[in-house]
Amino acid sequence: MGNVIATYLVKGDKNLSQRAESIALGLTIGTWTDLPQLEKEQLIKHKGEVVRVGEKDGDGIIVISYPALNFSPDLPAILTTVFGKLSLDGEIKLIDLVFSEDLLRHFPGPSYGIGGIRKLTGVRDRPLLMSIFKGVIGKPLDELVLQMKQQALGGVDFVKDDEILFENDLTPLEERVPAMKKVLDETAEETGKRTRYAVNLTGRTFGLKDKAKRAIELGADALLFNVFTYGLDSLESLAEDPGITVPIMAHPSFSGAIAGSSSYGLSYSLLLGKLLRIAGADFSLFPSPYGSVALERKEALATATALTETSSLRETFPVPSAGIHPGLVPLLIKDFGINSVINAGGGIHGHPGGAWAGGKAFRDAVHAVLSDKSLEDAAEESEELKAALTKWGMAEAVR
Ligand code: 1AE
Repeated sequence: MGNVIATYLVKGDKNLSQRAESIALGLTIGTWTDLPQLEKEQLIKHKGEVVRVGEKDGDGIIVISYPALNFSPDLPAILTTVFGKLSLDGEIKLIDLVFSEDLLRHFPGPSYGIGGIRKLTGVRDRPLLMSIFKGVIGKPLDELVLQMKQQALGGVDFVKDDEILFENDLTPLEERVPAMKKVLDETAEETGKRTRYAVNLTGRTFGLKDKAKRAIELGADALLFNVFTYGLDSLESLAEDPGITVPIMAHPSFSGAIAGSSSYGLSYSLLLGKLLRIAGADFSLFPSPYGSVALERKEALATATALTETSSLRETFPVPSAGIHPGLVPLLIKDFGINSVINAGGGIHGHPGGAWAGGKAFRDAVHAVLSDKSLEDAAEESEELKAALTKWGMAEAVR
């Protein structure tokens, strides 16, 4: 029989053992002591089991194992079991879930994963580079086409839509995707490199699959998905649909509402790490520890570990994001390794030489780090890198 083991962080509870036992009972068979013996025997296999109670940095830790017998093998059922009503019950935070192997087999995981995306792009030996459309709301299609061209000329591997670009009259999906495909194909003829376009998948939940398939027909190379406003199960449904034949990028928007508190909700490493991987994200975007919207370094590293550690599921690409500029590349590679995606919006478009120069500055920074060269030395041979370092400075990879 499978199980799922939940770890909770509890603040200010005096009697942890009693709390743990009450959770294990309350979230499973409800009551125990007053039942007749026969009923007790029938219910025992459904009862949650306290695995451990302990303490960490002054907070309580409770670990409970829930029998898989109690739920159907889907994330809504599992999350309702382990943290449904409990999430409303004071200062308690779900910090980890461990799925038994037979339970994990019910989940697709990423369709492509790091290996599949490396095969698709042909990029094997460095972090991928992604650029983000910026300032596109209220802009006509020809401006987006120009923006795309500049980004692609900079040599980035992916360009993603801004997550706040929804269906609109100026740049509707039906016109936007073919226009982007055309400009990317033309630019590839010029440069020899085909940048890929990740299209924001939006609209009502029940229309998502058709919308995704239509976007792919029109030329989308990947899909960007605001998973936390829809729910993890929506991502899983997309990931396991054989008609959705491109990688899926999970955007972290709204995740702060679920994981932002130190006392409530889920941990980021569980939400943006383990659960996104289980639900089938090929890329997980999350705040880097040193950008404009930062996660604590420990939490960002734990998120990346959950996305890539050994598992029967494919690995998800970690995409530490927000406020990223070329001067951060040494730190990014030191912390997240080459199996990561360097993702920048302002750090590309805000380059004094424009988005083309922004992309080039990032590529030169990556090349320098992987050749064991300092950014200062590399900037002597790269005008674009020099301009980026002058504008944004440099972070030393000393930690
Ligand atoms: C954490 C998500 C980052 C994101 O989506 C975004 O748009 C970042 O923009 P920049 O790089 O901070 O300008």
